[in-house]
Amino acid sequence: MLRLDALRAIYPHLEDCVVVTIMGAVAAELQSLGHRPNFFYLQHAMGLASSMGLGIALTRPELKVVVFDGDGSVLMNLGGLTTLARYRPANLVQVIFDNESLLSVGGFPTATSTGSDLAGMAQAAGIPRTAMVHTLDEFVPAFEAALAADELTTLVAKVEAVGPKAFVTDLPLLENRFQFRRYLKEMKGRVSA
Ligand SMILES: Cc1ncc(C[n+]2csc(CCOP(=O)(O)OP(=O)(O)O)c2C)c(N)n1
Repeated sequence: MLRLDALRAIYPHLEDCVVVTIMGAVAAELQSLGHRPNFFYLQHAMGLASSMGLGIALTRPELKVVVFDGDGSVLMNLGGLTTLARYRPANLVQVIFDNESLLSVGGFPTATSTGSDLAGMAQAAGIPRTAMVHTLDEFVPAFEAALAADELTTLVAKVEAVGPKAFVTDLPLLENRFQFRRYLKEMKGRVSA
C-alpha cells in the first residue's frame, strides 16, 4: 500500500476533523492532496504529534482529532503511547504509517523492519482499540470504523517506503500555525453558538 493512496482514500473524511501530522513525507503528501485550515504539520518535534493531538483532544472533546504518525517518530517517543492510553481521549484516532524506515531523512531502517510490532506495543500500553492493516481495502474500513468508534484508536498501516520527490511547500510554518489556531477558535464559536 502506498501512503499517498491511503491518504487520498480517506481525504474526504478529514474535512470535519482536526488533523495533526508529523513532519516530512507524510506532511508533503497530505498537502499535495490539498491543504485545509484544519491541518497542522508539526515540524521538527519528532515523536510529539500524538502529544499535540492529545492536548487538542482533551481540551476540545467536541472535535474529532486525527494524528498521522510515522514508525520512526513513534519509536522515538514510545512514552507517547502510554500517555495516550492514560488519558484515553475518545475523540482521537492515531494512524501510524509504518514504512519500516526513516524515509524523510534518507530511508534508514527502523526497528519495525526487524519485527517490532507497533500495534502490539500500543495495545500493551493500554490503548483500547488497536489494529494493523496491510492493504488499502483493509485500511479504509478500519479508519472509518475508528472515526465512528468513539474510543481511542491506534491504527498501524503498513506502507511502502515511498514518498514524494520533494518536500517543498508554499505554506510557511507560521502561517500554518496562525491559520490552525484561528480554525480551532472559530470552531469553538460555531459549536457553542
Ligand atoms: C528529535 C528529532 N530527531 C531527528 C529529526 C530528523 N528527522 C526528521 S523526519 C525524520 C524521520 C521520520 O521518520 P518516520 O516517523 O518513520 O516518518 P517517515 O519519514 O518514514 O515518513 C527524522 C529522523 C527530527 N526532526 N527531530
